[in-house]
Amino acid sequence: MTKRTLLFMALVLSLIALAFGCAGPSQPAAPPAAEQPAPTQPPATEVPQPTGFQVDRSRLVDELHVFHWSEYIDPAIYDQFEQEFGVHVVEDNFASNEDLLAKLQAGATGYDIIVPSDYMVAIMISQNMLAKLDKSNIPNLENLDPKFTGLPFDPNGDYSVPYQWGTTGIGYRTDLVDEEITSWASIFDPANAEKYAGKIAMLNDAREAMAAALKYKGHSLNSTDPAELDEAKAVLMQQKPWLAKYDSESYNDDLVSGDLVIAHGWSGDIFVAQGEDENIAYVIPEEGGVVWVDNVAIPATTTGDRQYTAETFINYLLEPEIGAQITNFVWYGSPNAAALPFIDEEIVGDPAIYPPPEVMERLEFIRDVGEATTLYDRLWTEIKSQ
Ligand code: N2P
Repeated sequence: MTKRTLLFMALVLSLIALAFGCAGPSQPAAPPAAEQPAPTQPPATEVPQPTGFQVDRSRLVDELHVFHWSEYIDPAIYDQFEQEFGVHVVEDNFASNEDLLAKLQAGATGYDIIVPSDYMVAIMISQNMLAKLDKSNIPNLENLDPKFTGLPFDPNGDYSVPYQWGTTGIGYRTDLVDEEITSWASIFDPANAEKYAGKIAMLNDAREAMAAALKYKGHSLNSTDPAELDEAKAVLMQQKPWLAKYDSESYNDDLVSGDLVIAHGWSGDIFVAQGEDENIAYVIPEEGGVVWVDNVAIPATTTGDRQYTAETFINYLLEPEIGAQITNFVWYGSPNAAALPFIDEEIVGDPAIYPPPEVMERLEFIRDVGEATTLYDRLWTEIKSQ
């Protein structure tokens, strides 16, 4: 890893801490590049390994059920975990935080691991939906970059462990779109959007879609002002005639096939598509967008040996090589400092994946908007159904 890359990482992580409001005097600034280990050092020696930790195999259950976003982990990791611990992992997918919440609220008790984003962790904690983690079963927590600990949605990290982080922006086909896209206007201004009628997609996600429209109108994406939210709804309604679909799971494949030419999407999904077709570009619009941290957590309904097995799995995800394996597959940012030496240089060194400070300043985290959630939900239902 080059000094420039390391300095860059340090800057980005400081900005993330700032955006979360957790960079107080007690948080040491990221070390300057000169203090980082020299690139010639073997990575394994850079990482302090927990000593004396042993998994109690007699407590592991046969099967673990993971409820995950689609295409958000290298599936080989499940096989590796099974080979090492004899636990078979079954994955189901959800498409949005609200989808995850609704399924759990409807009584789904079969899931042992879930992956809510920042604001959804806060909502689930407030509704007593998450198990308190036994951190003595997760010694690899010490691999996390300190900037990703003490985050406001779970200040003591009692219920959640950061998994990956990324941004939300626009993916587009540079060969099929005859302009450089820089603004949300490309998908919202009728004069632009009309040109790509039937080939535009938006994430099927209430907070994400509203965030894009709110930013386009110059508002905070956490606005609770009914007038601003109505404006955002009007933007989304106006866009509907040109929209191919609301979708969060296959839009990246559709960009590759050319069925879509522009898609509102998550950074890593677009980068994976770009890996398949270099004509695909990702941009964070100049008006700003969403930065998010997704987290692994255990539903409160998972207890006893199932909880122990889930904690063993979380600890496994935090292994330096496994943390890097996730990131090398999904192309999002990793909160695992010990994984960095194993992450592909082209990912860590890519300013689109680890955006520069001036871009990070334009981004906001989605927050739990409390009672205004009902308003967001109502507007979203109206948008989808009208
Ligand atoms: C990966 C989904 C990323 C989750 N396909 C965005 N929070």
